Amino acid sequence: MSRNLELFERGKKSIPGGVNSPVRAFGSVGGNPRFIKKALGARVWDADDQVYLDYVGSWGPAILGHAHPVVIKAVQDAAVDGLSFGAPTEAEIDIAEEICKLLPSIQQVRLVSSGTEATMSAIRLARGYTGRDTIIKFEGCYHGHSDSLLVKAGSGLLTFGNPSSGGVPADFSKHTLVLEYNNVEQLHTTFRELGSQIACVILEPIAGNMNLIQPSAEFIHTLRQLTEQSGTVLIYDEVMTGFRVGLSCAQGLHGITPDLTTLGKVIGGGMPLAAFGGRADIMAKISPLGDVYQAGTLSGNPVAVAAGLSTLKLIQEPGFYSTLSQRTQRLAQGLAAAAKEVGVTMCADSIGGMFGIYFCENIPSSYAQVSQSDRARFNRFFHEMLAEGVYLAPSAYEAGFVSSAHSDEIIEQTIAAAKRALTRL
Ligand code: KE4
Repeated sequence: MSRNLELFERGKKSIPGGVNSPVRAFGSVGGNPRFIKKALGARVWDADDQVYLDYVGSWGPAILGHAHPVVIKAVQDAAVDGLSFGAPTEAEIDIAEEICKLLPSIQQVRLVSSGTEATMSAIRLARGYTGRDTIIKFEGCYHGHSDSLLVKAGSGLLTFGNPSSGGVPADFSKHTLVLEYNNVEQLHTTFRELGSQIACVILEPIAGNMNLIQPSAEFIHTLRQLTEQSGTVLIYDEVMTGFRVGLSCAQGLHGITPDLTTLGKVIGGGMPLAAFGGRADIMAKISPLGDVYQAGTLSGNPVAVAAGLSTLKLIQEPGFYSTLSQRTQRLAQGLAAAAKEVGVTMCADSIGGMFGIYFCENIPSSYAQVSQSDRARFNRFFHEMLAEGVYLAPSAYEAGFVSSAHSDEIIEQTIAAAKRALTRL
């Protein structure tokens, strides 16, 4: 029996579904998950010693490739001085200053341990700052698993959401409006009717949790204008896009100054580190300064900060993002060209170091559109790529990630593997 399968069967006895995060169970694509035992650069090795070119990258953090020697050394050096103190450290100030330097919209920042904590705290802060209860999210965007955000669209245009998960009381979701990504008209209608009641809008400024979906400039700028006019806090959830799409993040690409930003993934370099930050007058409401409570035993953990800070230094090297973006774009274009050559309906898109693959005619711009793509065909493609030694995200609704360890040669190998896989669909 495959060691992967053996571990999966064993794991299910003590861990629900055998995994500690649902998407890892391969439920969306079928088959059995690969238990990864080692990762280095652009590659991962599974329990059966199979090697794969990795385009999950821990869902975004591994932007330097896995086990970058500088990051590993920073972690080792921090660890020998102790793992956690529950007290302030100089390193937390160092990384806070680095984040504020890189993102001018962030005047003050609070470190936490996960993206979920970051978005949950940012929403509570926006509610505390505005004294309002209603929040807006967009269908297809994922911001972690706090109750207010596990909400699906209500039936009518301005009806409040319904829980999208068991265990979330309807009362919790009744303050959450779910709108359609890229729907400018709906923004105008909603803010005309409810603008003065809305505490915050939280969005993925470039969506990556319904596959890669890019916003229109009109959508982004209308949202900033309407939130400004109504005193609504605009939260850019850059947990995924932060330092993934560029050194100035999505807000820099958009030329937008959000009121609050959430970060994660890349800023932790693979360790549990995330953050929320923004306007000083809003951040002044967070405890111990203000009455909005937020806390965490391992917040600003020195080992995680060491991984994050060393990562943030390395991504500032000249040409880092131009090379990463060019290679990611080459991958997306190469995949689309391969599909065209073999006569499979598939398109692809990319921005910075993230890409999307869609089994449909045109690049989608909303959840409804991406939901029309051929998921069954993606699933077959996913497994054929595994057979070719390429590990894609195990879901048709996830973005893919390239690292600086993905050389031009690796990109070309991947395109060639995809062409072989596509002929077998
Ligand atoms: P975490 O709590 O998983 O650290 O972050 C939640 C989160 C918040 N905001 C955005 C934009 C995110 O993409 C995420 C988490 N992303 C998923 C990937 N689709 C994490 C993978 C998983 O759930 O296992």
